[in-house]
Amino acid sequence: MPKEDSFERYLLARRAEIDAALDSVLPHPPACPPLIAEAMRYSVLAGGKRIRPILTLASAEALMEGQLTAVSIPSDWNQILIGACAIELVHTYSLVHDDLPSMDDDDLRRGRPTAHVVYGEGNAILTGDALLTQAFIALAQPNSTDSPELEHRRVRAIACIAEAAGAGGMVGGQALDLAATGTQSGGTTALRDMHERKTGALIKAAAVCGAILAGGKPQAIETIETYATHLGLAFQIVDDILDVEGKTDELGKTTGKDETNDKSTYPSLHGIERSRVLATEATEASKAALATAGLGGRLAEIADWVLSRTH
Ligand code: GRG
Repeated sequence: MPKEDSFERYLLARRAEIDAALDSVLPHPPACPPLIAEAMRYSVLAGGKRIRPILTLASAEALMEGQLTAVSIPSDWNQILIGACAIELVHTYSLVHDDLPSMDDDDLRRGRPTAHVVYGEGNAILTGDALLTQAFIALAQPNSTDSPELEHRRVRAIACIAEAAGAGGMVGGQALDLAATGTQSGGTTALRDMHERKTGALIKAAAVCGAILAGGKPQAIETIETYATHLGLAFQIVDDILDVEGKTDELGKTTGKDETNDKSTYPSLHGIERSRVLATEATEASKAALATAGLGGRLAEIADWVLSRTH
């Protein structure tokens, strides 16, 4: 875990670390058919921002630096890195499935043709399934040097990620989103519930699983959870604003989809200016949670990055 001075350098270093680890956890033939291996790599190594896995690493680092971890059992950085990869694999699966003709029907993602455009719909479904499964294969991998405590942390991290991805989290949120498409139905409460599940749950799990894998003390894990809950909301409001104001070539995905699909969004319910205020308030709330608990590291800078991002 090297130290980097500027936040930009920090992001570059963590992204490089995550990309190398992702490359190592993705399967190769003959362990799986070449086409699936290729489609998994095509989707994962297409250059996303890596916000979620960086959040995993940064949460673990903040707790380790602040000595808010169980001191008797040192944290295993490689295990934390695998946790970060698991989060990115689940996220990428959700993008591949979200882009399918039966969902959002998108042909551009991360600046490239979507997986179903390149590999066909059936293979894109299977690629998403394989990415989701690979996340848990990677994290469940036994390690001969693991102590029972480290194994216990891994099991807790698996449960945390699975819950965020499942029916009560991302899948449930996507189901609510599908039901609401074309209806402009529901007010702010319904919108917030849908986003908390669809986008917020995995962002929260990214941060919390970093804290768990680092051996965070319960109160510190709770602080990370509060921070990430507000951060997830800020992320989604900014995402809604970017869908209205962003540029397709900068975002690497089609903009204006929410309006085309007649979806309720923060801008459609509150207008752009009020949405900006709400995103800023959520960011401030996330940083306040850190400040109250005396948590440092890069987490506050990550919150500012999420708010100010243009893609
Ligand atoms: C298919 C089960 C299932 C769930 C899909 C999260 C999700 C649910 C769909 C993604 C659709 C979408 C564009 C949601 C808005 C928020 C979001 C997840 C944006 C993409 O995340 P970024 O900006 O993407 O972090 P990169 O490419 O940088 O990783």
